[in-house]
Amino acid sequence: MSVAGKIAKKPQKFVLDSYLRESTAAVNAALDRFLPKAKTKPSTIHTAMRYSLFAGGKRLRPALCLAAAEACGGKRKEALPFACAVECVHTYSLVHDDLPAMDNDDFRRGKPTNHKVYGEGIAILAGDGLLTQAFEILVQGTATKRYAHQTMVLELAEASGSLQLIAGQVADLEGEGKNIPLSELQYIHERKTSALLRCAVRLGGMSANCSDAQLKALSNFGYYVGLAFQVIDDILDVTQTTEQLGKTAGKDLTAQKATYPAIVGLDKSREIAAGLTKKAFKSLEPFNGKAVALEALAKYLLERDR
Ligand code: GRG
Repeated sequence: MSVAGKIAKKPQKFVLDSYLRESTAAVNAALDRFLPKAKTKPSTIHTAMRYSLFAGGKRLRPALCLAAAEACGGKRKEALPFACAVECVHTYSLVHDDLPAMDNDDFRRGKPTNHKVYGEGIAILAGDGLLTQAFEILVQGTATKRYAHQTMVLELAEASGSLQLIAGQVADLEGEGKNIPLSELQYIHERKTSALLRCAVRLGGMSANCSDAQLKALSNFGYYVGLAFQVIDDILDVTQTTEQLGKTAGKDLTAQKATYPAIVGLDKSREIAAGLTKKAFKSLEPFNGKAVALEALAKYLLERDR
């Protein structure tokens, strides 16, 4: 074999840092294009929407969406609107979650929360604006042979709706100060966190016209990675500082929230997160080692410190 042939065959080493840097830059640029400019009337709402959207989130859901598309042989450009739509829903949920009537938090993504800067009324509207914007962006994505716009809209609507994201938040609010069993905690995590991560990877797959088997694999992957993500989030809440997290640390304890560390302790929680990540990895078997970015992201989500 010629030297050129050998070089061409050498597997490329996957570097997650540069992958996340590039995907974040692409997502930020696309979000900037999709959203009304801050000066667009009424400028208060557009400024407030942009304030939380560009406050420095880790952009993990968009990265998962793009990585899922790539695992199915799709192009990043096609997946971008779907990645941005999911990030808008996620950011809306954070803005509303931080409100005094919900988690009442002053600090998010390393900055004062939306209502602290713009007041409660505008913060509620900024959240509403982001949620609505998400669907406007989603339908600007291209439908594929197997997945019509209707299917894609339904995917995001179900994940964000009263049976999933909102259901998780309701159960979370109602569980405060109560001794809830692990099964109820898992119900909360499945909806409050896992549903949107699962939706991100499914939409990525759909943008790439993935097969039924690939969609099933991505669903399982998203489900387990989403559960692991929340267990780690609960661990970080008690082990990291506010500065490290960019949001108020120790909040779960103050609000008497049920968490894995509170119910089973830190060591067992870490074991559970690792077990869930292992299941996420196993879900990727149908990709025969071609879902490198998804594998690297799952590992990163387990080992993250913020
Ligand atoms: C309908 C009024 C109304 C409110 C809904 C659904 C909802 C409010 C809130 C969702 C609850 C929530 C915040 C779930 C937790 C998910 C989670 C761990 C978020 C943090 O995600 P990261 O770490 O955040 O990816 P960044 O800031 O990096 O994007």
